[in-house]
Amino acid sequence: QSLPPRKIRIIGVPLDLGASRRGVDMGPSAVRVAGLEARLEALGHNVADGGNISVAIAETKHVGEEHARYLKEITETCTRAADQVIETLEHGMTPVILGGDHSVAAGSVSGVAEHYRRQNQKIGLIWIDAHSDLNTPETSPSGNVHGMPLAALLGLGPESLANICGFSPKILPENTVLIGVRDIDATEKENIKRTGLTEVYTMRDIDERGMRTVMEEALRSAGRGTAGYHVSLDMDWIDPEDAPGVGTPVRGGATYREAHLAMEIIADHGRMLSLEVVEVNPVIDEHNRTADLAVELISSAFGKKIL
Ligand code: EXY
Ligand code: MN
Ligand code: MN
Ligand code: MN
Repeated sequence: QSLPPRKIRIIGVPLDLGASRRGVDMGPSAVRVAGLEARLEALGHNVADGGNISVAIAETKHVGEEHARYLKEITETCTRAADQVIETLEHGMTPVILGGDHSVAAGSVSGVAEHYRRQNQKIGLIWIDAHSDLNTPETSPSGNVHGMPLAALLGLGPESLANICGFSPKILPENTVLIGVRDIDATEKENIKRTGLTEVYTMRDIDERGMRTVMEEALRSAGRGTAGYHVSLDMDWIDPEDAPGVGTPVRGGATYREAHLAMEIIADHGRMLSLEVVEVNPVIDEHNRTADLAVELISSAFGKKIL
């Protein structure tokens, strides 16, 4: 509709090694079952499903270091995800990555950044999440790597994730925006200062200033001097009333309409380079509602309009 037709490739990453609650490895399947490909094709896009990236099964592996559980296996998966994303972009297609837990972003965003780096361009990052995912193995209260990918992308660590594609940081703080955060560890607050991130829009900002104002400001920062931006959507951003099927629900999230409006504004601007949707957990979902909502939001981000 509003967006010119795109070639889209779906990349599934059934990764749940980064979270302690199991089940997000079934996320890609749940989102496919909810009709993602057909819904995007109905909007006029050309969609090809690239299948899933292979991921180690937790039961066959050792947990590794308690401060960053399964870091080795997660790094391997993220490296494969980065390669797939690069290949997709080289073919002129827009990657849509389906998680899996949020640690996959350390790979997908690295791939986008590497592709544009080869053209001497920077990218921006829109991180939409209840959490800030800015822990390192040294600061993490849980040892769960899905609380660390943004720290890796900004160059704080963990080192093996930060160095995917052989360079770090992947994005600059001035082009990184956080939207909808409401559960930030004390150590993460220090990391926000350390990295020099200023574009942190909390749920209070959305309450007080409205989704429209927040998104316009955020997209301006992410887009300034960049080729465009990657959108990383953690479904736990949305209020658990509307998105019950997530591993780490936090009260007080975005409403159904606020979430759609954010995606609609992203579509209007036309500068999204790639999109990922993570943390859908079918094991605790209600009749696939959260996966259905993920498909709706992806459709809005790709130009679906009410009228
Ligand atoms: N900050 C907490 C931790 O690091 O363990 C919780 C992280 C939850 C991360 C979810 C995916 O966004
Ligand atoms: Mn197709
Ligand atoms: Mn997250
Ligand atoms: Mn989260």
